[in-house]
Amino acid sequence: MSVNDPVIDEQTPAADYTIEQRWERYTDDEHAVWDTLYRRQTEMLPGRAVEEFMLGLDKLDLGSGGIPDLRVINPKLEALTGWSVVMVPHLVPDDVFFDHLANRRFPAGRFIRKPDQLDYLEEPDIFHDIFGHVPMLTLPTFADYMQAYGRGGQRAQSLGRLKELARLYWYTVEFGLIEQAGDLRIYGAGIVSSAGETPYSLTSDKARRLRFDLERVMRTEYRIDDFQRLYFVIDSFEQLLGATQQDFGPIYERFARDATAYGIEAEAEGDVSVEV
Ligand code: HBI
Ligand code: FE
Repeated sequence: MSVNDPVIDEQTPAADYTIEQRWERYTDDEHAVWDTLYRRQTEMLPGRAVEEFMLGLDKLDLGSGGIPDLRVINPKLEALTGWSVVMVPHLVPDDVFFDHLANRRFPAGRFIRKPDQLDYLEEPDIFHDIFGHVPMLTLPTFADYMQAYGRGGQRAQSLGRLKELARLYWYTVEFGLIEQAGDLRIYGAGIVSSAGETPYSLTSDKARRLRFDLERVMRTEYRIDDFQRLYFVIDSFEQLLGATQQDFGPIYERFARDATAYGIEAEAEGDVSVEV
């Protein structure tokens, strides 16, 4: 067990759930896990991940060897988009999560998965959170989108529509695809940090790929226990930001009138959504 494991951490978490990274305490074995995962993913991502993601990896120098030190990457990220990464021990409550995002702070798990669990994760670790999420935060449009999502989360919570809003995060930030000039690429953190889902998301005939439609996304259930059966494809990050800057009030009112979610399997028949 690592000294950076949250369960044996003697630190009292702050009100915002943040903890110190204490980078010196990561062991050589833990740095080696990062390096293994980094190498495995960066071998398969060129031509599959969106160019903006690959550029973000380089801008932050995330492949310089070992688990990134926040004291090194935060000044770079802050200079690019005003975002920073903070460390948290586990998943944090929704309101805390949204408050961080609304203030351009990304909460990342501090621990790293064990060498025998490279493909298995109960909770987001530092590899998923930093390798998967942080490169996209170097892109100003995406950085603004994430902040808009955080603000939207605070509002959704007060209106009782968190379930619908969380689907937006799931189908974009975690499992989003984008089509640029006829070329289908990955930008979702849950995909780029997964060796299995990277090729599957783009080519498997077990999955459907639909044009992004905000209301449709919010009506669609998702699965957390297996590769996705459905992906939503955006045209541009501007499209995503624009959709999120609109007032969700009228959409939430429609949800309140019509309580049925589409569900993943049920929606296939009579579906008018555009297949990519
Ligand atoms: N906490 N640390 C952490 N990371 C997340 O991705 C996260 C969270 N708390 C809540 C949460 N995600 C989701 O419920 C929101 O997207 C809705
Ligand atoms: Fe994530």
